[in-house]
Amino acid sequence: MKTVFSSSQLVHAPKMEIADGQLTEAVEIPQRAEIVRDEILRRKIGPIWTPQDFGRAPLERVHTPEYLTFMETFWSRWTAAGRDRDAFAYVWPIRQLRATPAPESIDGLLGRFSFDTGTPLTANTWEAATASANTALTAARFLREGDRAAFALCRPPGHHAAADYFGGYCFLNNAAIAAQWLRDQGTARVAILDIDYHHGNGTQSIFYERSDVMVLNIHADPRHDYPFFLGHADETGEKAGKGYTQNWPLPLGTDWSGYSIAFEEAYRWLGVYSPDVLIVSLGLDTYEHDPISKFRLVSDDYLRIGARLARLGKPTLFVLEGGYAVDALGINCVNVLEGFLNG
Ligand code: SP5
Ligand code: ZN
Repeated sequence: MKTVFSSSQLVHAPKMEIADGQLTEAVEIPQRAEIVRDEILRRKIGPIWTPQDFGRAPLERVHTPEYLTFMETFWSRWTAAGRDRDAFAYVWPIRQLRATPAPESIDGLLGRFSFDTGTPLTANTWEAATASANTALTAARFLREGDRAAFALCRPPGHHAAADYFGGYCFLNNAAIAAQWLRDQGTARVAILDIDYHHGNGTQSIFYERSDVMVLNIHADPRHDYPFFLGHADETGEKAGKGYTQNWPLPLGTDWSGYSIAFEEAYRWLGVYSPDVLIVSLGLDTYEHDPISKFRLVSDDYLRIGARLARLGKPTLFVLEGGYAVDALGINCVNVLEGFLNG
């Protein structure tokens, strides 16, 4: 199985996030990608390719032009305003406040295009985010060219980013961009199975009214964990997309015995939908020792997940999302890939 990765993805290196009433150490750090890359090589999963540059067009198929221009120009505007620290928003246009007309102030724009305080913009965020999206696109191209599976070693992750906002350590929705690109290349039906611990609110929102991209999410119940405001079981899509979104919110503390029941249900939905391509939004923060999450999967469970996905028999694109137990992240991630290859 080919992996795609670029060292440009390492240049986004946030130091802090805001949580627990303080600045806390960032957990979505470059070492995450390095440890996965090293484990891919150590266990000889396959060659690592450098992404090609797909330009802005495939990004605009998912994100709004205003959002992309904001992201692209942010750091020069931020420094022009005399700032040099990583940037956080401090006011958001929720409910009766107006998102449009968009503010002209850089602080207003930060709030307009974001939804949390975990996700600072840094000097090199745009470079890393576009490299990460190109990694997903390049891996998708390998599937179009006939590969049975590919691994997009995306970092920063993508599934919390929506059409016009960033958050959850995500800036460009790598899985959604790959899914839309595959559709535009003639792939008729794509399914996204999101197994990150956190609900993939961005991906769900992007495809919520569509039946050509099914979105299935297994995650911590949003009543108890981030992102709190999406991912309930009654969210099943709207309009043409009615029934093409499904959610399995699970209790904190869920281990394989509970997880595998939801997984098998999602798996049956995939079988019925029978996509031409399966995209797996692969978060490894369901791991028992993840520092910010509260599920209890063990390393061997990831081998089972990979093997089960192989049995679906569909061309499969793995896109890395979360996972913050850095020491185990390589092992857990590559366990999914190896389970798939041996399944
Ligand atoms: C891609 C992904 O997994 N994003 C997850 C974003 C979660 N951000 C909120 C985390 C809040 C953690 N609170 C505990 C802080 C530990 N001091
Ligand atoms: Zn996550």
